[in-house]
Amino acid sequence: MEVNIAGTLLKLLQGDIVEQDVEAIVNAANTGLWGGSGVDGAIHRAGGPAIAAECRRIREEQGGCPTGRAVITSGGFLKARYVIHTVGPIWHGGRQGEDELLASAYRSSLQLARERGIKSLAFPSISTGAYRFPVERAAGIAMATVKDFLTTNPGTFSEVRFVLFSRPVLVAYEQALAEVLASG
Ligand code: AR6
Repeated sequence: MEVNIAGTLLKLLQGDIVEQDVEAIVNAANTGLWGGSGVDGAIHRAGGPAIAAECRRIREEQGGCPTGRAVITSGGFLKARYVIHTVGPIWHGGRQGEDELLASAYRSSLQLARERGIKSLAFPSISTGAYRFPVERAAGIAMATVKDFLTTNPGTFSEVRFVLFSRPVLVAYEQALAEVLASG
């Protein structure tokens, strides 16, 4: 699925984020930037040791990355020149600020990309794996947050891509995008 929002192509597709030919890919990291399973493991494996070395420096200098914020490293061996590491919330039932923290993770990543002059970036479905955020709810927050950012920052990006690992997750994001567009 592809739509144009205020001059940015917003694309939803099924695939592997490490293979994307965009300027920056976003990692679903943890607050210590330690690497891990899921997207994080795949990015570190494909990108090589340079990414972990830069994560270590960020950890030493600023203690890692708080939930809802984002930091940036180079992409090592990846096609993408940069990796933006953001930390989504762990799902604890929905009454501990999870929705706002997830929106903040998307917004912080987009803001950091804009500050660096990055024109194209790819997101995974943050928090919906090991962190257990319900996928339909996460998809709604992701689509609403990205749509708001693109509308209020026209022309900042040429393309924002969501790379979803499985068909059911892609369908959840497609439905969420359709709803967000229908609501104006
Ligand atoms: N490309 C795209 N999506 C992927 C890929 C891939 N290569 N691999 C997995 N996914 P998760 P989280 C999907 O667990 O929930 C790590 O250990 C996956 O199917 O990667 O934010 C970190 O270090 C799911 O839909 O991220 C943290 O400790 C989505 O990506 C913690 O997990 C997110 O799943 C972060 O958990």
